[in-house]
Amino acid sequence: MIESAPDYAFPDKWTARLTMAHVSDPSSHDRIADELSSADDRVVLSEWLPPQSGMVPKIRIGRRWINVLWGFPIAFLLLIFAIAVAQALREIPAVQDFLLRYPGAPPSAPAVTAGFPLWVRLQHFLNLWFMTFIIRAGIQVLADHPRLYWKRDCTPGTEWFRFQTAVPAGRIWTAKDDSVTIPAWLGIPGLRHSIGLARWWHYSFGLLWIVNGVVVYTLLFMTGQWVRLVPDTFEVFPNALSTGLQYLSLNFPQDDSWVKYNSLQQLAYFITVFVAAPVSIVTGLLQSPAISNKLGWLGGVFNRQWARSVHFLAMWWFLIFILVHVTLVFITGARVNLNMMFAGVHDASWSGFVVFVPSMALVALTWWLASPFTIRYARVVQSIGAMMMRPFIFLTQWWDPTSQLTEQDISPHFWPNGTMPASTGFEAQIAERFARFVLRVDGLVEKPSAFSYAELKAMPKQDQITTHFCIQGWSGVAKWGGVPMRHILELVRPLPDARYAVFYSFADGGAAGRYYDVHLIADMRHALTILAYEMNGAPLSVLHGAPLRLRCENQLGFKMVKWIAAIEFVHDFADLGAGQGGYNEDHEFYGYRTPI
Ligand SMILES: Nc1nc2c(c(=O)[nH]1)N[C@H]1C(S)=C(S)[C@@H](COP(=O)(O)O)O[C@H]1N2
Ligand SMILES: [Mo]
Repeated sequence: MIESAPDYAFPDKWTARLTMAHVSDPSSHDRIADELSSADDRVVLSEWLPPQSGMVPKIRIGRRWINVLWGFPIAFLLLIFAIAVAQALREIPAVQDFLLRYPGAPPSAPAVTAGFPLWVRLQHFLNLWFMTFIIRAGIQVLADHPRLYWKRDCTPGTEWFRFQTAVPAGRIWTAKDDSVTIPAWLGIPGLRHSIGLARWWHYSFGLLWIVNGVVVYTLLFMTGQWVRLVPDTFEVFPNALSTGLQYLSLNFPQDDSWVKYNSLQQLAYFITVFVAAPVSIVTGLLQSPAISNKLGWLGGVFNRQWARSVHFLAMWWFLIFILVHVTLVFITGARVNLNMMFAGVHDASWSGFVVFVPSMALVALTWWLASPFTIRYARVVQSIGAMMMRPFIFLTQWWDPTSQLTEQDISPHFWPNGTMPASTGFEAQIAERFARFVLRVDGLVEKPSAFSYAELKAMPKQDQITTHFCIQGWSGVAKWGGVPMRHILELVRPLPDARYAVFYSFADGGAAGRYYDVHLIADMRHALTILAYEMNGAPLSVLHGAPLRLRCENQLGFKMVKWIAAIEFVHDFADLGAGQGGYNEDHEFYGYRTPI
């Protein structure tokens, strides 16, 4: 299923360039454009980060890390114990009175006579189908930074959950080093550091799921079906307790789902539809730099790591809900229950099964195909995902970020990331502290220029304290000092035809060819876009991008090219590299506009 690598030899980028699908004409560009590499439209495993397995997830309690597998025997013992307690309780006369008084649903709760119309059954199926992709792709995203924190700085050791070892001391450990492989049946597509592709699945099916949800909310309230889900009296609570006790004692309450749910069902469905779903959407959006930055101090309280952790816990609500829900569907009368939700009839026929079996076959088939399809047709996944996300990306970028933080917010740890420059020329530049470094700024500008490091430092300087949002999931706050891009723009004066700024690095990307990235010119005029040469009040280290690294605060971290060698203004970027607007866009199938 997974194709082996083509036989041209990486890292020989010259032969690679000739044999690959896209052959660009870099002759009219900055000379570094010659060193960009094209990329295949599928995932080429030999160029991908080698697999690295994670660990069984652990949760930190105080200083101890507890293996989550303990959860299984503990949950089993608790369940046995709870059943015994529930059965004992039912012997007590007062409890029996309570059960008589609150049999399972408030008598006032209205009944729905319409049963389960087609739209309910359809949205129920679509919901479960979409969620298989959303949850799998979400787990894949998490595997790119397999740690969860509550505070936005992501300092190693402060995480509360991880499926990776402690961060090794005494060596540089980048966020990419930290990413782990997961099985292809679990994640999409399972490969290590495949977040670019997983995000397209997560977002495009997330979008479909939200559209489905909007339809559900609308129809629920238009048709009166909402009374099934929304409690209308506080009596749901004693009734839910009563139902819980009846289920636990294995003496199930009378089932009346066709016309109304029992209180425990009602509360569980209510929380799922009206709490867990909106919480998931909001905490998803809060992880975006463009959105988080716009929220001011709220973006600090509900910071990205808090949002990631809550997003993860909301997934657990869904997973546990699905487990309990499906178990009860099957043990409380599978045939009747499936008839209701898959055939819309209330009888003991086999009509529900007739719809259920092919529906599940479709889920299983698409489950099985998702990962190999993604690896084989990675560029297709990227294009469809980008097309679906375009209107939302437009919205967030139009929503201009301004948030800045204070010195107290600066993170004690700032994860490094990326592939360091490796040429001997660059080593020499480090040795002489970039004394002879010259930044070329050319392309579609009135005044092509070359600025020395001394000249750049003599230009107006701007300091800003901002949060860095890496696509992989970590974040960190630092103070950056450097030249505003808008000042550079005033000096070189881009021509009306110039739509994008291309940043070329001294460093290669992970597999083949130079690292580069493309930005909208509007983002270059933004008040917080700078070429940084200082970090936290000290000269920028080579690790973090010396001599210059870009800060463009409404974008994810990978857009902020480190070790900048040249900037070129262009009208189009289709003839650069593989034409996707950057190294990660070409090789890792990211989107070239990523404010989310
Ligand atoms: N030249 C170059 N720039 C790069 C990268 C890279 O690999 N090469 N990685 C990017 C990514 S993915 C991130 S998150 C940030 C990390 O910046 P930091 O190392 O200062 O944390 O740099 C970005 N700039
Ligand atoms: Mo990143």
